[in-house]
Amino acid sequence: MRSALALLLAAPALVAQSPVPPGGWHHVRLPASFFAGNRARLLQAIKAMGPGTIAVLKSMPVQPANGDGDRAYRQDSDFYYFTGVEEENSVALLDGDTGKYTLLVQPRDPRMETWTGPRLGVEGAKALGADEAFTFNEGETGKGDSPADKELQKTLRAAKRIVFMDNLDMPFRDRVLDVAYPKGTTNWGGGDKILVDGRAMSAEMRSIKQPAEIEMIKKAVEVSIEGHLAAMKGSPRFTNEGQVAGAFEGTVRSLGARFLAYETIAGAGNDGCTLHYPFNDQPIAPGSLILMDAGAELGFYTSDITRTWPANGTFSPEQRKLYDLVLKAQDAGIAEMKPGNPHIASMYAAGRIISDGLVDLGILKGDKDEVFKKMEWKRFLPHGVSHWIGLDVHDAGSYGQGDAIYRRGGSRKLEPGMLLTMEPGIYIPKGAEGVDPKWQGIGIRIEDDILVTKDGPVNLSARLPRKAEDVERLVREGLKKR
Ligand SMILES: [Mn+2]
Repeated sequence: MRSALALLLAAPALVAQSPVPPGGWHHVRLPASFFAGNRARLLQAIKAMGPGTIAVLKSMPVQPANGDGDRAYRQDSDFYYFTGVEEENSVALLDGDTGKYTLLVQPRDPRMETWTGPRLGVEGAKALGADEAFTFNEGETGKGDSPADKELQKTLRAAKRIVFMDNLDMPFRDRVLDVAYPKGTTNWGGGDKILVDGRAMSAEMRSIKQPAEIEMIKKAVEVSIEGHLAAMKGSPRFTNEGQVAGAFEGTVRSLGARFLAYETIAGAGNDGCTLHYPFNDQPIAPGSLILMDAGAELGFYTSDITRTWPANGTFSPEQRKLYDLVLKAQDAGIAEMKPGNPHIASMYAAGRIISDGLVDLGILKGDKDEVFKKMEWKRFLPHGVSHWIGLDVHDAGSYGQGDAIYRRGGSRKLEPGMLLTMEPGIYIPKGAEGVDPKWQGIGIRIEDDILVTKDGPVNLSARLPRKAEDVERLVREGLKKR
């Protein structure tokens, strides 16, 4: 007879060993060469537009939280991509004629730095690659008479063409527009400057991930997986959705995530049918499923993962049938994520399986081809099933044109280096008209992060169990620890 230890060693590990170091990945950042490379490509593009072209980028405005408090400051993704600068009240200028890179930053200020820590100042900006750097007055970007204001106004006035990465910082936008379009002039009449939307240019660049970015996203995914494992294993002990979200968020923050990629969605039972459920504060009823859509942001790069599991470690027969259907749809969608396929292929592959499956289960009625073509299944899957991920969780990049059935886009051909989610679901809320009550109150989504390679799709979050039996075993591991 084999010893218990031998059996234990022979059992396949349910979850592969974590690559996350015990201390986590605090303050990981991409190297200066990454930002310099991005600037070089942008410079080449603006140079090609003709003489007198400049690019203007602005940091994310500070977001007030309440009375005298601000939200944690997170840099604008485009600004970060081209500068690596993490500070607020910053402006970057690129001159297409000379190639000069200028940073306009906050002033060094011992009093302010006592509150929020050291600032770059002129020296720090130059250390980050700027040829020249100037400082604003405290809290101002472009409306005063500081050295940085003067440089900004001079540069804007001298330009013929301004490539502007507008991030909806309205006061700053006004300052650019005031120069680009003096009173009474427009892009096509009266003015002597052309304003170009830089966002579309950066979106194209950002849609193909560089190797260093892919490595950072892999790290973010691994940290998120640890958070999901903590929430799943903990759930037999949890009585409230808040504990599920808390297990995830506590874990990822302890492993180096300063930010979440988005607000955690942790809904039990019927709450799982609310697609972006924002409350995470309700009791977990016995026998319910828990749907958690949660991702860490690491080194400014995001991840986006959803798992759905039975709170007590056992799917009911109805939960299991719907879960297996979503999983099958996800696998079919992932299989379509290869170079040359249009983005929409994964949605049609997954949608067809969901549609046919809902007919087989009697939840939708009629001819399968008709049900699919008329998009009747969208009643139970009202969201898109794939989006780009990167610096933003819904990352920059076009999805191409729509077609006769799906008007919102999807013709964009996939290329190696693209990173996207695959996230089908089925949501049957309580009170769903014409649906047998046994199916009601069930919300399921399964979401993974997929890298397109020349050899096909690679599921970066595959380490986190997806198959129903594996999910049950994982949650039951938590039962043992009661
Ligand atoms: Mn997503």
